[in-house]
Amino acid sequence: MREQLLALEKRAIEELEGVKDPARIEEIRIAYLGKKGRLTAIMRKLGELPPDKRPEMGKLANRVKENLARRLKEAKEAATLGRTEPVQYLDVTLPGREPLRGHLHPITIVIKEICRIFSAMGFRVVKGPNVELDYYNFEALNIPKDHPARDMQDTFYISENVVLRTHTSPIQVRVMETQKPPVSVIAPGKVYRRDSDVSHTPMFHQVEGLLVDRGVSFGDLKGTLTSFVHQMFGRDTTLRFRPSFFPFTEPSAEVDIRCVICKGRGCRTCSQTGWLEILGSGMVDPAVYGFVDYDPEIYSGFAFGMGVERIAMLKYGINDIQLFFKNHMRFLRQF
Ligand code: 2NM
Repeated sequence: MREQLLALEKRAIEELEGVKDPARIEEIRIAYLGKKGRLTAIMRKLGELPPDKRPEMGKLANRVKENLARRLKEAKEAATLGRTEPVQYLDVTLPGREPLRGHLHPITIVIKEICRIFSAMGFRVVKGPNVELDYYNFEALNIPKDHPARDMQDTFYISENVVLRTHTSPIQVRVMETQKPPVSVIAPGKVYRRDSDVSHTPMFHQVEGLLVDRGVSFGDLKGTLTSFVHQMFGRDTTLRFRPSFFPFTEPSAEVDIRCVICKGRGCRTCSQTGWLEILGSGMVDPAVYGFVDYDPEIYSGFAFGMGVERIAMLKYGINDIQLFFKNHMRFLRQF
C-alpha cells in the first residue's frame, strides 16, 4: 500500500503540472480526492490491513491527501487570478461615485463679487478690447511720451501705435468718449505687462471704476470705496487713504487695509507695516476731460483701479500668484 500511495501522489502532481484551466484542475481533484476518486478507493482498503499496519498507513494516506488537496487549491487560486475575463458581480450596497462638477475659477469668483458690489451701487459693467491703441492706453490718460510705463521694457507692443492694454482704464476713456455725464461704470478684464517673476505674471486681471457727474467730490470717492472694502473684506475692516500719484488723477490716493494676516502687528505679508495696499484711486485729472470733450468747469468725478489677483490672495490667504495660472486641480477644487 505504501508504494501505491506514493506512486499515486507522484502521478497526481505530474498531472497537475502546468495546468492553467480551473475546470481541468477540478477534474483532477475529483479523479483523485472525489468520492469515487483513486485516493479515496485506496483509503477504503485501510480497514482490510492487519491492525498493527493501520496507524502507519493511515498517517501516510492522510499526508498524501493533505498534500494533494493543498496543491490543488494553490493551482486553482493561481489559475483564477490569471483569468482574463472579468469577475462579473455588482455590489448594489456600494455608495455611488459623486460626479466631478465644474466650478468657476477663483479669479472669476472675485471679479463677479467686485462687479456685484458696484452694480448694487448703480455702476454698469463695461468691456473693451485687449489689443488697444496707444492713444486710449496712454495718450488720453495723460501718460506722457517719456513716461516709464510706455517703455518697451514694460509694455507689449503690437506695432508703434498698438499695444496689449496695460490697464483697463482705456475702457473708461472709450465710455466717456461716447457718453455724456452722468456716467458710472465698472470695467473688469485682463491686462498685460512685461513682468514675470515670483510675484508678477505677464497677464493679470484688473477692475477699474469711474463715476462722473456734477458736484462729485473726494468725499464721494471715500464713501464709495469704504462701502466696497467693508462688503469685500468685512464690516470690521479698518482702512486708510494714503496720498499717491497717478498721471490720470489729481489728487490721488491709495487705499490700505489693516493686514488680514497679522491684524496690524506686522508680518512678512505687510512688510512689517501692518497695512496692505489694495487699490489706487483719485479725482479724474481735468487733462483727461480735455481728450473726451467733458467740461471740467461743470463736471468732476473719481476713478479707481485694483488688481484682482492681489485681492483674491488677501481674501483667501494665498501666498503665490502663480497658483492662479497653473490649473492644478488640488488648488482649484478648494473654491
Ligand atoms: C487707477 C487708479 C486711479 C483710473 C482713471 C481712469 C480714467 F479713465 F477715468 F481716467 N480710469 N481708471 C484710475 C485712477 C485707475 O488704478 C490703479
